[in-house]
Amino acid sequence: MVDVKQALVPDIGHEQVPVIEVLVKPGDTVAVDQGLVTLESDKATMELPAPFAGVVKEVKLKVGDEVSQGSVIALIETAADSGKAENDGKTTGKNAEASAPVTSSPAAAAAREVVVPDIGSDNVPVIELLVAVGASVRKDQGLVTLESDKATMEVPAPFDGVVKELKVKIGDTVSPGSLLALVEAAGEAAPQARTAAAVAEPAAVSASAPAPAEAAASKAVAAAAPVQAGPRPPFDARIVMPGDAPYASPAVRAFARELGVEIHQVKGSGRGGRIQREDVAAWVKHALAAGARPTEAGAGGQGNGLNLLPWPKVDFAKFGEVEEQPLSRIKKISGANLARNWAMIPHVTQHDEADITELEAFRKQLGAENKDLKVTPLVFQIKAVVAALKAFPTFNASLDASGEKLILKKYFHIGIAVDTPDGLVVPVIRDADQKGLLTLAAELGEISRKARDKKLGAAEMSGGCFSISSLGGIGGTGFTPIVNAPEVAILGVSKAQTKPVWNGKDFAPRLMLPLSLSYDHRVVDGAAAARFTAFLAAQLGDIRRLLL
Ligand code: CAO
Repeated sequence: MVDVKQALVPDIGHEQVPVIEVLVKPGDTVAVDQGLVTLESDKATMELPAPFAGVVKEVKLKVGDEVSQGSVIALIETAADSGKAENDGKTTGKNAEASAPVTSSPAAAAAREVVVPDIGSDNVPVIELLVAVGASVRKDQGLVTLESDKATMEVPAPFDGVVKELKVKIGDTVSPGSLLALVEAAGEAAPQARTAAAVAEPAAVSASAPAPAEAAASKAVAAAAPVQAGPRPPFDARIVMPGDAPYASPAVRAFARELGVEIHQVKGSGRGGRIQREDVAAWVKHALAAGARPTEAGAGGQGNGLNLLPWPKVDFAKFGEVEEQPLSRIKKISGANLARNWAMIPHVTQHDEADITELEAFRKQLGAENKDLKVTPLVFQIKAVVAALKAFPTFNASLDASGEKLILKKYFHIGIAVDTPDGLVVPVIRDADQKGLLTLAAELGEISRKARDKKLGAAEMSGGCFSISSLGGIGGTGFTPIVNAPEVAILGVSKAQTKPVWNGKDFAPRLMLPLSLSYDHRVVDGAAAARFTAFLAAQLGDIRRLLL
């Protein structure tokens, strides 16, 4: 007998955590504990495992969705009694609490033992000590950081107190129940019970996860419980990391991966030597200036083979008055990306023009009927690009890290270059193929606003398949946009102008839109680019085609 059950998001300790990866698709057979989706908060990356074995009937989440406890991940068809069987023998955080042995500590009269809660894995390495002996800690302050292959997590202090003894060092591996530290509870005089750190987090750790996902909850809750939402308190001591275990948050590691930077190469400037986003960006900047070779991952497997001269050092003040202006953070980061993409992708730009005379008449009519919306030519361009990506799937692709495979995408997420006072950002409109012109117009307005107000989250700028950079509101007759790696092409749009166009009998005034398609010539041939651009022009020239 089969049964379709919902796999739900367990208590992950946060609200609205973005999905950064969907690991299964309908039809996949999954084993218990196999990852279904990956979430990434600003504190941790975590996989949510399947609570029961079965066949995925429907995946309810997509990349970019934000989830909280109870969100449905997927529908899984399973043997009717398998969920019960899988749950047997699994401990929830609550169970872990109940089963944690209670002993008094001979080592310190008024100190309590703090042990690793149920983190869902054994032998997890300690990668950072966040406190030193003698440090005063507050409840929920991180004591150590653990990093499994599934998540990086901090184990918090279960109560206020003073660290009497640290029982682990960097590089030790720990399992649920391992003794981490002796902490003398604030204002406590008598010896107390052994305490699992998880116990201090009843809301996050107790079996409050929805019943159908209980088995998943037991694993993911445990992993998520130690992740703290609040700001990390100041360090009481500087902890120096050994060279082979640099500490960087999952978000920074993801950023480094995106740029093809081997995290071990980066020197951290944060407290305790932790690597920050700025350190990664600075490493790339330095590497590019020095002609160093980023790792294979970012090079599409080709290696850059660059041997550039160092950046010229000039004392400009020798030649006249100067003023120094620091680059914004966005400019530094986008600059490093642009420099790499420009240097490493063999770019070619294909130019064309679309006759948008009829489109413009329709756009104006649509604008008049929807006065609360700004319907610009860009929404039509998004629709036309989606149609072109469907017709030419190679453009909706990325080279994999080895540079030997093309990953063809079946989704249509379109990045839009937005000019902000601090520099260029590229938010992504997801599933543009499933949205109408008015929805796209509303979403475009929203992301432009968020970009300019600096309110865009990382998830809103990831997962793009193809980018559009429109300078049409400003001017110009054409330009050569830089491909936004690992995408393989980008459409630049300049200002539409009324021009005399020969129609076979006469020159007629037509509104012509300049299109500039830059592409990665390793993936796209010139003929394909010319066809793609001509197809785009045809779509824009006859908007009835956008309905097809
Ligand atoms: N031709 C003629 N007019 C155009 C046009 C085009 N191709 N594209 C837009 N326009 C018009 C719009 O209709 C609008 O007219 P009204 O003010 O009369 O309504 C005006 O130009 C301004 O449009 P907009 O720029 O506000 O809106 P948009 O949807 O075209 O673009 C956005 C939105 C966010 C993409 C844009 O504001 C922006 O930031 N562009 C810059 C992107 C950039 O910097 N790219 C360079 C990357 S490489 O460094």
